[in-house]
Amino acid sequence: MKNLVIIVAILFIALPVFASEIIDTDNDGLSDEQEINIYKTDPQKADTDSDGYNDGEEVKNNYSPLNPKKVKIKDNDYDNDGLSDEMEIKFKTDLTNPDTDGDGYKDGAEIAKGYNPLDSKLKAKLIKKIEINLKQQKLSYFLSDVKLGEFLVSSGKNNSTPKGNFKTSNKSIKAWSSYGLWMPYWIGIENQKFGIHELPVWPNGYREGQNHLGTPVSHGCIRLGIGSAKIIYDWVEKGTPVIIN
Ligand SMILES: [Ca+2]
Ligand SMILES: [Ca+2]
Ligand SMILES: [Ca+2]
Ligand SMILES: [Ca+2]
Repeated sequence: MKNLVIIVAILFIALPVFASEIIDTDNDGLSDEQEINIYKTDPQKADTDSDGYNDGEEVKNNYSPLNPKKVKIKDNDYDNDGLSDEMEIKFKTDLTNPDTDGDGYKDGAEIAKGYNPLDSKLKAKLIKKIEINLKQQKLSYFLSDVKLGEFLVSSGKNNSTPKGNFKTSNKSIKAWSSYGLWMPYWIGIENQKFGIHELPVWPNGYREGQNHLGTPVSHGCIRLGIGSAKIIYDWVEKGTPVIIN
């Protein structure tokens, strides 16, 4: 009897949720709810952009159901706000509205500056985070747990880069290393003797090679390539968490 009560209770709780998820009026493989709230496609029309492929089929293969050209969701920016449709879906913004929270700043500009595109309060920021995977020799950077990008690094040889949870401290366009070389785009790690920086430059101008990226060769620092170092330098803030594993 007790089991029966539980089963009936589960049915009553689960059914309405289940039912609302499976309504697919145009039978294109996307639920009405997904079409209205996420993909902004027409729930009454299986092929919203009239390119011969159903919305569900396009989404399954990562193509935009809103662009009749053969363009991937990650490369489509339907509302032209500087944030791709794929990123809009990840950040839960409206991919057809360039300013989802109506605060006068476009979604793309808000994400680029670390602001919350779903919160119109001024200075509502999203949490930044850097993760470094020593085994893969990769640095990934995240805004609100959405990965914005990743770069190859060169960490310390002989496991000289410590694992753990750290925070960034000072930044310097060009820092001098006691090993006798320049470290451009230096990002210090709080209370640690290592940091993140661009491939180092010797006093005679010689630059350590790009071919070191992907291989641990430093004395403990995390080296980034030319270009990627500046991106992280400009993006990071004092106190940004750095997780090394
Ligand atoms: Ca549908
Ligand atoms: Ca289509
Ligand atoms: Ca967009
Ligand atoms: Ca906005």
